[in-house]
Amino acid sequence: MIYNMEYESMEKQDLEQLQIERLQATLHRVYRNVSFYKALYDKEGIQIDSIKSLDDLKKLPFTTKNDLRQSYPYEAFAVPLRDIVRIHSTSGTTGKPIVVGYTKNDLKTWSSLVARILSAAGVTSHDFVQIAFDYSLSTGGFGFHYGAEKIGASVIPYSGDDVMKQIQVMKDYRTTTLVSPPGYALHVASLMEEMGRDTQELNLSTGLFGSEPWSENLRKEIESRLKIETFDNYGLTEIIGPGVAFECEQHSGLHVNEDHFILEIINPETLEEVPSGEQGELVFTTLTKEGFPLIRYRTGDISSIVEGDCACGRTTARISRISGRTDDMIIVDGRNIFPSNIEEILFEIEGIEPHFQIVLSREEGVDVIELKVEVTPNFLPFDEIRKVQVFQEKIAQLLTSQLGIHAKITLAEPKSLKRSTGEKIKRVQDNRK
Ligand code: DLL
Repeated sequence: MIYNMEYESMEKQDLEQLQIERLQATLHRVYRNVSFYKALYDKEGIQIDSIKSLDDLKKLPFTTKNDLRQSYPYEAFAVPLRDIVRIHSTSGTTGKPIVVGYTKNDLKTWSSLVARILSAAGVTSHDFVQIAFDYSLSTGGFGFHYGAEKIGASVIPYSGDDVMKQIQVMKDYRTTTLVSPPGYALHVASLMEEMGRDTQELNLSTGLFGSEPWSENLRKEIESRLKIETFDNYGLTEIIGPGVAFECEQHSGLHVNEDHFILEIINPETLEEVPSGEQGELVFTTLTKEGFPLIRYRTGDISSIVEGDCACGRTTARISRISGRTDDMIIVDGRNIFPSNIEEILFEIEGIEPHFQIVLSREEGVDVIELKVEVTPNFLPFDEIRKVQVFQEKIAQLLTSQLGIHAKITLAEPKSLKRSTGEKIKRVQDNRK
């Protein structure tokens, strides 16, 4: 179902008109209220009144994570703190966290954008929506909570921890919809199977997964093990949280909420726009945010435009699933690889679980990649050295033939690698520095 027919299926021209009007209002807001933007535009001699079309937007400088870090904690807010009613933050795993503030209006906008995600997945007021994202400074839990309430669903605010109890609640409360990171759903399926329980004990029909990259093969695996239909959704704290882009029933890319965010895709090296359909870094400009507006924010996420019209009737631009982040991209043997490329291949191999870790190191000036993969509990030849070697070689060969990389393969005991909880899983350990 389309939650907001008027805005999700606008004529292109009307959408552009709306975007430019909202952009001008946002530019005035940031110039007046955010010292970082005022100083930047003054320094570059930019007159914001000269930005009259979407093409003109390209004259403005980008905003980076680093710019925002320097505004820690509240310097980039565009309203007085008394108008801020909610604060969230990025986790800060790669540096100082970025703190974001929402006004009452921002929260209204946010919940209606999340309502779009849920409606597109067919969730209605008849559903029981169990949220396994943490209710915390990160945006997943609260973001989905208010969106699900908005469409009148019965919300079960579970958070991510204690998967065993989560499964019991899912069964007893007859949960129909699971909202979580994709890896978490896999964890649920594995635990049930280990306990000898049939996933059909659950009433689950739909899964909404996001917050970390996942491959098409992981989708197939979750769908077949939990017998549900799954929907990808994408967002980031700086822009709003979940609610930036989402899949509809066609499963053909993620629709961007373009009435609230202008999308650009650039080459991260040249900073030029990439030709339509080519992969590049997503850049967003917020159009309606009051508390924390951003102009041309470089997300670090890699995706591409899906061309053509979508059969669902929405007219908004679609992006392909996020293949990874620029800073998660590994360059080995001259190839650019994302962890999701490796995940895709591991699913094709019998005898291992799709849990893995990548360890990067440098030996004699050369980058070395080690891939730790977990074997299934019924993997027998652990004590038979020759068979283990053959198995490792098989995995290494697949990686060479399909990705062109040479990796050292280490087998890990069943259940020894970290599982997904309500938070993101970190796949790459970089020991090169
Ligand atoms: O992860 C917001 C969110 C919560 C989105 C729940 C969807 C569902 P952050 O913690 O700021 O916000 O992390 C944002 O996560 O830049 C991407 O690299 C990654 N990411 C988010 N959604 C997806 C997705 C939330 N569907 C960062 N596919 C983003 C791949 C994703 N990566």
